[in-house]
Amino acid sequence: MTKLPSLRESILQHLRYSFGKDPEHAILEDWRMAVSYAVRDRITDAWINATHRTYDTGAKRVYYLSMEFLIGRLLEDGIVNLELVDEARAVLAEFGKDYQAVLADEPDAALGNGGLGRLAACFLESLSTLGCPAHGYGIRYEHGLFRQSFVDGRQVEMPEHWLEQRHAWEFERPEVRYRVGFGGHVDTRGETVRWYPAEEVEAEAFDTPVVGWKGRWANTLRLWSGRAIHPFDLDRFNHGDYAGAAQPEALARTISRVLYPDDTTEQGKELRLKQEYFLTCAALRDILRRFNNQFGDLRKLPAKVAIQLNDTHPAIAGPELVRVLHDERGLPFDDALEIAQGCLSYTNHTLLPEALEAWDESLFGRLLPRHIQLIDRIDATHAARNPSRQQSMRADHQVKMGQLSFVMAHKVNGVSALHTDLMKSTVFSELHRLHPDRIVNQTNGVTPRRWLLGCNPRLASLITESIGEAWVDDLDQLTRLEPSVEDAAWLDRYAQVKRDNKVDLANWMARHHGVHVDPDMLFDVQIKRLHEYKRQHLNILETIALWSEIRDNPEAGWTPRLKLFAGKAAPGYFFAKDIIRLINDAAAVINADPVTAPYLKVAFLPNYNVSLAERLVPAADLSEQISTAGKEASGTGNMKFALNGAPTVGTLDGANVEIREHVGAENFFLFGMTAEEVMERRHVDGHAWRAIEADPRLRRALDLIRDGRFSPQDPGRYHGITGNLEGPDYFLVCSDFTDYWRAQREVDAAFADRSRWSRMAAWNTARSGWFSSDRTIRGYMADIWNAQSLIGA
Ligand code: NBG
Repeated sequence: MTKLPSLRESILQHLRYSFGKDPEHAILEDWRMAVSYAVRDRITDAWINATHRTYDTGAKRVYYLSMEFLIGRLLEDGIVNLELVDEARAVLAEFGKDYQAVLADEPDAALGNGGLGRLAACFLESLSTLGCPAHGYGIRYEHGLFRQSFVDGRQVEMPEHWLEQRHAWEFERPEVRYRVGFGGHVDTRGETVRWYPAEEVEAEAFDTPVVGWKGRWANTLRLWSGRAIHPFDLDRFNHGDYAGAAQPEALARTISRVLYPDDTTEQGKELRLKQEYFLTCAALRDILRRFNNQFGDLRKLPAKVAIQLNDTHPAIAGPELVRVLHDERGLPFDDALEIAQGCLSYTNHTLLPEALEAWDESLFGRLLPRHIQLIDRIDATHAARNPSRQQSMRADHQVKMGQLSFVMAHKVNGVSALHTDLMKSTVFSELHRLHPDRIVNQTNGVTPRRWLLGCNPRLASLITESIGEAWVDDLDQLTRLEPSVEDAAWLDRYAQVKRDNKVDLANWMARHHGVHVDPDMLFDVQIKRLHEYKRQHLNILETIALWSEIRDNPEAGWTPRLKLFAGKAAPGYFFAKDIIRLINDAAAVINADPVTAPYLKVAFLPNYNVSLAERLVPAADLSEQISTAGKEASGTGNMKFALNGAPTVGTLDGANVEIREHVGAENFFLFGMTAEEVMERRHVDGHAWRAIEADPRLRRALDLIRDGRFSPQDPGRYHGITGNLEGPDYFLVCSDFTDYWRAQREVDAAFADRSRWSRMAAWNTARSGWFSSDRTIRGYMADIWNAQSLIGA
């Protein structure tokens, strides 16, 4: 291996030889690219070494198949993991460049939607930190999730062009291409079955190395891009049909164009299913090619290959693997099935019925005619082996991807203890009865490198100064802070860190969003996808009620509070978009009120993404995790906040339950019904009305919204929301309101006593070690993948 020059030398070399600039003429983007390449060179060495080690040891490999990898920016991650922060900062300073500005120049790769995609990104980093040989497989969306802005308070969606700026991290692999077919017909001759697709596109690989802590190991994120097999139709061109000549390429590229095509149309549904098969088919070809080169004997597949299905999106991997092994490689069907099950496992991320994929069988059969036959055969085999079985993979003219995933997997996991229990008792109750050992729990986690060391350097330094740096890849060490939490001088420093972070955020909001806030207010933060079950509307109702109360009695000694929101609503989810607008409308009225101004401010920051979360999490005082109990599978934002010293106000839902157990009930503001009570309450006639009758504050807040107090030009604007809350209120916003209000006033009282508050916050940090994604990945390695770490091997 060649010895790399110093970081400074590397940066200057790249500036000159990769980008043709000298420092005098380099623009910000040149610097960002040169620093990225210099860092990437160092990662590449670790990466190639890791690959060699994996081949040499013949180790089992893990493949994480996911339609989303919400990786965000990568430069800071690389710098932090290679411990180059000070050096990089110094080199840039020498040339008059601001380190933060260089980092912020990188586009935020929004190749995901929310927790599921961010979890996949944290997992990749932990897999590398732990030295577990792994690949992530996904799609290289040209446009990730849309860019959000507000016009008159309304969400407006614009395409995200992250690839238009230069992107430093990927290696194009033009030699790694696979054909992916759709449609066509199936030809059966005795035992020989062949699928002849009508349409084919090519998947081309782009690799991004993902480095772990201290650069000890790096794994690969391999993303597929769609291209045409014959990109250009010369014949049509020569006949003057220029648009037609370019059509094959345009069509093929559609497949990797956007994350979440609008699937309210038939074409949108078809495109989404095509994307899922595209990812899965290309990934499996790649996995089998690698396996073949190294091992050959297909019966050894489960010993060498673990394939994790991140939700049902890649569930077609089951029938596809059976198809390749049986139809193409000639293994008996039963053997193919057994081998596939030995490799596959499935993570469920939600119990919401609308999120459990079910494809219309005519669409599915048209696009994947051989797979639907195999699904029926798998289903029949499963039925024959389990005579008491009743649910099928094929019902209501649909193909049920949850059922399919469960049956094809040797392990199925939920993402928090509560969620796993609910999986057993609700959606998968029958399958759980038939296969009682299959469901296991792996409570989610977050990587402490990005979510503490990287995003909160002040707190990270205080911790390292107090207990040494071993916590960075052994987060349980944080419990060693416990004695400090009881030490007043240390607690002052801890409080000062939070205050400094809040000042930074306040300055940034003033500069970029014209929002002016006092950093001594309580920063109360709810940042996550917009969804009724997450109940941003419960939060804004409480805000409005609080505003009214302060107006009634401004001298009552209110705890000053900033309510911060961020999050995107799915473009077709109109109710959620109305909630955004309501929050913005209410913010405009409340922020303009001189009476309440010292005590209450509201802001909705646009275009929530990973980078914005990295800014908000370290500065938060309070973490809002207020979903209807039983609906949030886990949550991972809740973990980031707790780790960074923001106590939770929350329900007993998802991982909140475990967070509360770890940080202590006295450091957590609990409210609301339990999952069981929720299920009962739904059956109580007029539950919303009863709650409204019983609570004049709630009554008044709803009246203000309904009577157009926040939309005077258009008083009926929010009748959809008030009508829903006063009527069905499926997510029990009204029923939980009163207790939420109570919990929030407890928050006020606790925050008013600053030393009490700092202790609560510090306990949250000291007790959050368990929520490291390193712990989660160790769990998957031991309980699901049977995979080993190669660091030190
Ligand atoms: C989300 C859940 C979260 C959970 C993440 C990661 C989907 C479908 N599910 O509660 O809503 O934390 O997955 O497991 O995005």
